Amino acid sequence: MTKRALITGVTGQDGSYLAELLLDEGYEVYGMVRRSSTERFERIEHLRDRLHLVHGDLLDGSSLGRVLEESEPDEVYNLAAQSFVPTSWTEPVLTAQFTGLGVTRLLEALRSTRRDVRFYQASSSEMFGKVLESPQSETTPFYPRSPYGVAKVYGHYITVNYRESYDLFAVSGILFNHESPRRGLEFVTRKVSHAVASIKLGLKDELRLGNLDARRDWGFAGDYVRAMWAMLQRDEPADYVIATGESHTVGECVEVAFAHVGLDWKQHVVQDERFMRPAEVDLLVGDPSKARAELGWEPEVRFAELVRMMVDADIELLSR
Ligand code: NAP
Ligand code: F7E
Repeated sequence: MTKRALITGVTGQDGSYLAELLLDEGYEVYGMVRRSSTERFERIEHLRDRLHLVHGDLLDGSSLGRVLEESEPDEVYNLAAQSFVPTSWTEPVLTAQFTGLGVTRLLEALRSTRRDVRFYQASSSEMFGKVLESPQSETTPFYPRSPYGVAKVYGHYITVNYRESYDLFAVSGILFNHESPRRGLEFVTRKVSHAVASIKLGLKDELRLGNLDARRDWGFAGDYVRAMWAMLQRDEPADYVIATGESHTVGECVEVAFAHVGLDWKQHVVQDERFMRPAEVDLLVGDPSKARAELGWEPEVRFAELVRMMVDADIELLSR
């Protein structure tokens, strides 16, 4: 029988890659979208006639119940969130509502409608924040450093709690930063790749950035959605860290991107206080051993290849 999946956040970076993967696996895919005065479905435009779009919002529990009744999913992937860390300082309450309480609303809707659904929660390496050990694994304690990180810790533990309280098949993937040509323009990798492409094409000359020393474990979103799916195919629910195990600075990302088009980054990059954060996550590096052993998951795209892929895609985009 054809399996059905519901993806919240289907219009986001991960939602679009996951929808592609599930459609390829033969699923009937439902995507939850929220009302907006203008539709912004660029990332799923190529999938529109193969997807069922249903209206709902994480802020409205009744809409979630309706979406579940309409889609009758076997698997639910909760990817919707306010996901930009700096916005979580300027809109901390809204971030808590979307990214934290939204998870409870969805779990409650699930619990009261269907109990045999498998549930995936998009947890984040931002929960490790001011890291208490390196590399970070499933047993590393959390120390979030932003309202976003705090909200994700809540979403993580409410998922664990519903699993343990109600015997739900509910799992959290603790995903480290993952990027792609579909990444939002405000995140640092895409900001860099888009600026490098613009500079190369003579459309601008300067790139203003914040902390160049922050280290992240960056992988490719297309690889990471395979891990989400694999987690829901296990016999028993469990949480997994998904990462490459390699860490690089923002400065290295800048260097690789500019070098790829034959430019010297020092001629173009300006440090700007406005992009510094009130509290920084200095270093993240994940240990994906459990995912490797139990899910057979491996990242295929590595750091430098990822950065070059994004620069090439932005050059193509801006040349059109
Ligand atoms: P993204 O591109 O920012 O997408 C977020 C999605 O959430 C969008 O589809 C957005 O819809 C939707 N959304 C936001 N608020 C909503 C609400 N109130 N009701 C319904 N939908 C709402 O994020 P992403 O990079 O794909 O990340 C997917 C998930 O993984 C997020 O939960 C993120 O926090 C988490 N995560 C991401 C990373 C990463 O490196 N990418 C790492 C760890 C965890 P609109 O299009 O309408 O705005
Ligand atoms: O920042 C530094 C910044 O915004 C990465 C989200 O998907 O991954 C993402 O969160 C680093 C930080 O991602 C600029 O200070 C320097 O140290 O690309 P980012 P993030 O905050 O790590 C996690 C795993 C998630 O879960 C989140 O949803 O880059 N940085 N200069 C800058 N960052 C930005 N955005 N802009 C700058 O100009």
